[in-house]
Amino acid sequence: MSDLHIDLNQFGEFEIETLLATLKEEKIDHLHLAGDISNHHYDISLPFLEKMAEQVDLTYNLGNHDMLDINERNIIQHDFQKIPLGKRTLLAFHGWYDYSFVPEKSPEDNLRFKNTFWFDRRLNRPLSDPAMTKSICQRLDNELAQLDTPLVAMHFVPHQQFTLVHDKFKPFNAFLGSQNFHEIFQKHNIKDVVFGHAHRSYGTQNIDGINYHSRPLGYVREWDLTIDYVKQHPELNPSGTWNLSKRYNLVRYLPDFQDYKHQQLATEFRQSMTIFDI
Ligand SMILES: [Mn+2]
Repeated sequence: MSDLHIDLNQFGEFEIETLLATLKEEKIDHLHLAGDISNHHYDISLPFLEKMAEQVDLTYNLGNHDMLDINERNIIQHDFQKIPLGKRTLLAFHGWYDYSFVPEKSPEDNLRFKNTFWFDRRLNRPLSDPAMTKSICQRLDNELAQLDTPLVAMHFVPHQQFTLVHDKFKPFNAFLGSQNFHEIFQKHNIKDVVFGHAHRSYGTQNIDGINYHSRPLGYVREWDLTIDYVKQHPELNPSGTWNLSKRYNLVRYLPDFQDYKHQQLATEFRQSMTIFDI
């Protein structure tokens, strides 16, 4: 799973119990979280991870949101974990971005845009984004050379097919990932890659023989249950807006919506799982 954002999605006891029950129903032995657990690793993510780990074997790599409170040394310590899962190994790494999804803008312009509008302006990484990504790609290439058809989990986006197409959002593609990841996966004949970051569920898509699995949970305003509820109650959305924040704000405090959310939460979680039989 990826992009649980348990702080913004206000995970409490009900959400955690529902997630655990859903994992149990699906007979999950091992849960890997491919980043963006919360904005506050020590205060919010760790207590959650410890509670989950009492019930299920659990690993995770970091997303950009998780990096907010973590220093570089610890970010690196969490990177490139090799996790044995039955007959296969899970290689879990964070990834990063090099602006290659927005080549028409100069690196300076992309950086300026990032420092004005993007969450990651709050992070303090030691290298430029292209240099960071280059170094991660070199390490990825080395690690994959030593592994026999591993499963791969990462946070960032490994192929331009999974970038945003709306003109308004296109500039943000610069900070989603890098096409280089795909080229390295191809070189090493990788069969399965799970990723998140862009809050859009692509399911499983095969590109050049690689199965890319992306089912991020994302923010509650983006969940199917929220979108479906507003769709089922057009009277609550008289202006017919498609703005997800506005739609969510129209219904979030209604007891009927809260009931619906409680009923549908397990389904939402199940749709956000990529399950492997190993
Ligand atoms: Mn992210």
